[in-house]
Amino acid sequence: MTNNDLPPGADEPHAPRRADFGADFLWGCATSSYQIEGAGAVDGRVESIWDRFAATPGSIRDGSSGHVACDHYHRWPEDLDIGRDLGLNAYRFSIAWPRIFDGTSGRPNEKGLDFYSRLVDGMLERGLQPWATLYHWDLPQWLQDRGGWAARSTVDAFLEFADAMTRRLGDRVSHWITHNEPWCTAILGNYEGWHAPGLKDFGTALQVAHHVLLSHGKAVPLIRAIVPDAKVGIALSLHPLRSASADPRDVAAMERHDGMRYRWFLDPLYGRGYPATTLAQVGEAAPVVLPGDMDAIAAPTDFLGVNYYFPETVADAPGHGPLGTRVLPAQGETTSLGWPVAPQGLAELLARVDRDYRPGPLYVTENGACYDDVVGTDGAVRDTARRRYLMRHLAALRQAVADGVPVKGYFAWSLLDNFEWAEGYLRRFGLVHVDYATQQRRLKDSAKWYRAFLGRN
Ligand code: IFM
Repeated sequence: MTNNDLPPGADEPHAPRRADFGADFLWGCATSSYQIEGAGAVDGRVESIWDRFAATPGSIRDGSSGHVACDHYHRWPEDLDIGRDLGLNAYRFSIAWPRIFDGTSGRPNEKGLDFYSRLVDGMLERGLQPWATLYHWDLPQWLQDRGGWAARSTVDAFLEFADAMTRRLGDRVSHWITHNEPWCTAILGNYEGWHAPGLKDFGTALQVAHHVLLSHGKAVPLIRAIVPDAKVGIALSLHPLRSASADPRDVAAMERHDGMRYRWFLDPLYGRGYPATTLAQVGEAAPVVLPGDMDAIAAPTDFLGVNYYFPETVADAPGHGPLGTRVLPAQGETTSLGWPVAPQGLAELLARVDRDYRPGPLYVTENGACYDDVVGTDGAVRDTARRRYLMRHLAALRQAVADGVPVKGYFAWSLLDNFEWAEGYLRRFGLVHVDYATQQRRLKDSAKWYRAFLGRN
């Protein structure tokens, strides 16, 4: 191979190499059901909160929805072929609850179960270890109509869903993630209101967070009882924090923000209950907690998933939000969503989580970047910035591994361009470009770099 044949970026100095991570390291891509599947009304799937939210004028920037998305429901063999050809050894997907329970019969929908069963078989045939996420935000609307996650009964409904899925897939799927990013479920969906179901009430958001955590904790032993050799965890969206200045007011604001963004979720998961200072700060918005809940939430897990995108800089902002804090707009290099590019933050975050909680094996369950990709006249997508983003984050990950942080795998977000929630299809995170008019998939340069990194030229 001459230098000219090298995939873009492969010859850059200090580029990480797969061998730096050890033979057992998992290399994957992540996706989620509502963002890629489409087939919104196929095979008995019922309405989700995102279908309802997307149909509300003004909620999605381009007025779109996930009704067709990447049509992965029908094109999954092609998508899994791409994953195999990139050289992945793991694939993280989520299960659409509205395909499984329609709120009428109480029995799981065979067609929905069959879809995921075929999908899992397809992964195994291609050498991809399946990592199933039970909840990545697409709650059935019929459950929202009964109170959504703010209602304790949704915890029981989740356990039925977990039971049905693990019984069907547990002979082939060992790795289970109960929830993706509970902070987003709770705060973006029920306090900030720019995610489904679009509510704006802080007390509701904290009750939602409590029930999501409780459903996680109760699902852990259930999954273990059904799945031989189950490995169960949860994926949190976490940010390293910086104070806007050395002013003690900003430093205190950063601490308050940390209490809600990081400790509110991690402390209970690791047996410490809700952080007392934050509990005092939220006052009457604190959730109703029944005896035994905190013990249930602290069920021991097998791994922690960390979704890392960027650090947050926090300033004191009296009267702003429930805690009087504000996250400042990014300075310096950003992605096209305005998110800071800060690879070192990944190593810093993983080290902090490991030091603070000793959660055991860590997996980066999401990491990626949004850029305004263009398909060239030659069909190439030269996403140099994403390729560099990926390479630099893997270099930071290499440092974390070298420092002894027990990180065991990495899932790039995302395999495909997809429905980016309130941003619709305006934002592209994929390593693989999707032309939504034709559903044509094209490897971007970043995918080619990942493939070369994984040794699949
Ligand atoms: O697309 C989302 C994903 O669903 C959850 N984590 C962040 C990604 C990028 O915003």
